Amino acid sequence: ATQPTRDDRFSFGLWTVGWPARDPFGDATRPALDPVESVHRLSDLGAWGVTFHDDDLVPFGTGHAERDRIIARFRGALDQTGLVVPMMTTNLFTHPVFKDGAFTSNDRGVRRFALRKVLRHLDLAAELGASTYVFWGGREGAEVDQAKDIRAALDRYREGIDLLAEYVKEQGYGIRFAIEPKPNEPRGDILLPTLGHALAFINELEHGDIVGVNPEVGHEQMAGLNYTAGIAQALWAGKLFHLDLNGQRGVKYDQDLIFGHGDLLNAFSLVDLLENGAPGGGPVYDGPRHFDYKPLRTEDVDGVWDSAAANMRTYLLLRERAAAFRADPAVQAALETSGVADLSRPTLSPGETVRDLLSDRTAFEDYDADKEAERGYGYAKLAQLALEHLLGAL
Ligand code: 3MF
Ligand code: MG
Ligand code: MG
Ligand code: MG
Repeated sequence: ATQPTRDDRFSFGLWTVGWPARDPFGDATRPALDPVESVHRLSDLGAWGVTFHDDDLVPFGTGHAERDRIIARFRGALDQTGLVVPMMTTNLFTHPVFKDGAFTSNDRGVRRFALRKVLRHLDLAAELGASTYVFWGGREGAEVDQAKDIRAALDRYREGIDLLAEYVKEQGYGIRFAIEPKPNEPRGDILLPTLGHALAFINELEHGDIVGVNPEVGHEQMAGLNYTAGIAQALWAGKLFHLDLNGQRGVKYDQDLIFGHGDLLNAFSLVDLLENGAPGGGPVYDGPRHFDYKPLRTEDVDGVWDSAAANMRTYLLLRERAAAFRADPAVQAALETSGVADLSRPTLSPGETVRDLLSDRTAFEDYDADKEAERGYGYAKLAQLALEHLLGAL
């Protein structure tokens, strides 16, 4: 089953396959793609959904009548193919007006303009049936420590997200928000740089009940973090509303490689977690498998569609191998030796109190720490089993 089907719920941003490969040092190497063509090509490849920023579909500054015409034509492609729009988002980073941020620009007029830009696209999101609206604040940040009052910026960020969430509730749109953290690029430092910062921010919101996260593989890895572990915490918090799958090789610029074409071992543990849940149980991820990658700048248009297919095939290959890994009796034995399931057992027994713990001599006075420390956890064996399943050797 490495042929993608709609049931796999793979989705792609229009800006991914549609990226003309302009970078800070060089011009575009490919023509811009017509979003309608992208919808058809993605559908032919077996994708299920397409996502987009307002400006990906309707160029910034387009008049009302032309905007309506573009949207109608796009809807036609959706109807023809059956592709859905599970997520939408706003471009609050390309236009020069956002150079100091959108919700957190020092310029109040920019902040108000940004909110209006989101509100307009949110109405369209409701019309198109999107259930998630992503906020990636790429320009919310600074290069100069003295230039941004971080405390005030977080107040304005909260004001903006709460206002928009309140609007969604009032309108009865049923849309949930997902904040996408990133440590840097394009700003020197971006607010809400990691998944953990975003979760802490959400806890401060008035309408945090409809706000979760949209973590991207590369963004967490740019900060040197373990993506699978972060995703596990987001699931634990009940906040994994959406995700951006791609590949990244270490702490450097945002590479947006094909999923799996970076830290493959981490991609394997990720798919295992998303599909099968934590080894000790717990929720699986049931949202879209969304790719936010960039076809290499070296590729022509054929290479673009090869790379789109590669994302899905890699995911499905990893899914197959993760299922085999979980089913393997040798893996189950290794997990047993490692005590992985034991961690799901509460440290105190039902009804046991701190007083009971204090009077339990076996827990401390008679506990032979030196002897217990002799235990091996067998993680090397477990790691090798994972690697061999990943390689298809088992
Ligand atoms: C940038 C990104 C963004 C976000 C998008 C929201 C342009 O590094 O990852 O892509 O994913 O704005 O979905
Ligand atoms: Mg990226
Ligand atoms: Mg990105
Ligand atoms: Mg992203």
